[in-house]
Amino acid sequence: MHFTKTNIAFFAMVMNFGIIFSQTSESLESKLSEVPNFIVIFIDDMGYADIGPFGSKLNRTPNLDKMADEGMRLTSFYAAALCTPSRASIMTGSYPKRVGLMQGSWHAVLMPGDEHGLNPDEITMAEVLKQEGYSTGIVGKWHLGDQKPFLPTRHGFDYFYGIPYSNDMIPSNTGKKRNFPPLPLMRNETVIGEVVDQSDLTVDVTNEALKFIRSNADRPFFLYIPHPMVHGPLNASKDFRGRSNNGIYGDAVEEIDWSVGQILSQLKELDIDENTMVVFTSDNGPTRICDTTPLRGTKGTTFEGGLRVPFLVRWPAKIPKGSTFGGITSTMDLLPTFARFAGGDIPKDRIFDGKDISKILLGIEKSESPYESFYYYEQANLTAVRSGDWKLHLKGDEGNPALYNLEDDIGEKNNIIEGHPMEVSKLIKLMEVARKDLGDGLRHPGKNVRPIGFYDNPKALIPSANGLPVGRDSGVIVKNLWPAKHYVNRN
Ligand SMILES: [Ca+2]
Repeated sequence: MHFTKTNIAFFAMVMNFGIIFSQTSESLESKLSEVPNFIVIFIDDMGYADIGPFGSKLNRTPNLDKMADEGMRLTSFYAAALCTPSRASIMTGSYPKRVGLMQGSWHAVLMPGDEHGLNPDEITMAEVLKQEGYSTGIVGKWHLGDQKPFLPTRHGFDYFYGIPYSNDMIPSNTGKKRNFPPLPLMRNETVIGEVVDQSDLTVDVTNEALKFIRSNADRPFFLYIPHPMVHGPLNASKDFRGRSNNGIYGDAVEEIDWSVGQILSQLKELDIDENTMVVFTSDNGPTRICDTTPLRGTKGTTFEGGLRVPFLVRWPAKIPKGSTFGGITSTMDLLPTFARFAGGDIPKDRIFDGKDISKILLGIEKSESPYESFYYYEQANLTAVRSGDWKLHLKGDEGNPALYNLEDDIGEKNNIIEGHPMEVSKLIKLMEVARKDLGDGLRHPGKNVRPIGFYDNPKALIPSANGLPVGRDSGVIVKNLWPAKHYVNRN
């Protein structure tokens, strides 16, 4: 059995104040309902149509097919265009640009030994749930900074097992100006080894996830599973390698599906299936080898294929089976929504861009998106905005501004900017709002952005073989262009 909300509130009051306030029967009743567990399975670089419930005919995903039948699909769910920004958005419930992690300090994403990371002053989803009495764990890939103040254990997670950044930042990918150190395998804040053979990454992550679920089955828990796969270099264990109809990519996707099946079975065995919300989605669109049909564009772009990702959610006790919602939703919504379901609230001292979509997930709200506008950033640059079915893309038509109606033209093929001056004018005004608020470009942070974490004199977690630093390969360096909070290396 879970602790109920009442147990937690009671415990907190006794601990904090030593007194118990009398409660009305109504509030007591509402607090007596059990709070759910949350599991977020976050795939790396999986395309919109790479799984059965979103149209794949190539990859076999029976567990995800079943999960969709038993839960809800969100078909206009947006992440961000790349790894680091996407993880910033899901953890903080805010646009990546709001927290300064729309890119790394000198590359499109954070690199080993990067100066930048998620500012410890940010309040993450894990911290919000921890406040409500949840056990919190992350098993997989973090990618929000590898220096100590930026690690998951400093951001509300009780437990971390996995890799601090992407699986392609490895010595064999060392290039002209990059000198990648070995890929660290971490438990909490300790490097416990190097990942050399990646074939068992998905199995390893799955086993650690199952272990976390087993040891927390008697209390509310939040488990974040950001799989290193299906980001290149692609790999699969010997049980899956060579088995799919879609090469190594299909093998890796089918192994992920197996992993989801393991987790759902474990929940049933432990009798916590009914009251556990399981989310399955991807951090950004795919590279070119994957399938975004019918969307245009790939990872890194702000066409739909870059940010719109498959999304499934299953919570047998509450979410209508086999349901679908097509309005705009986002990774940013999970923080406020989970807070609501956990009986908590989000802090009032800062802007959260995400919306509470609890009514959508419960099937109460069936048509209206909570977003008047959704902004598409290509790293630091505002390139597109969507409102309702209309999307204005500043670089849409061979680099020129384009207007698309996503209801009629989900593939962003027909630029109809000429015939719709009213819509264009409205979308331009919405873009102006974002320019002031979030900014546009590295040199123009908006008035409401928050400082990134900056670690002076950072070091790679494992030194490279030749002892040289990772190196820099970009002409654009965020350093000194963005507000930052500095942390000092005391080692
Ligand atoms: Ca990614």
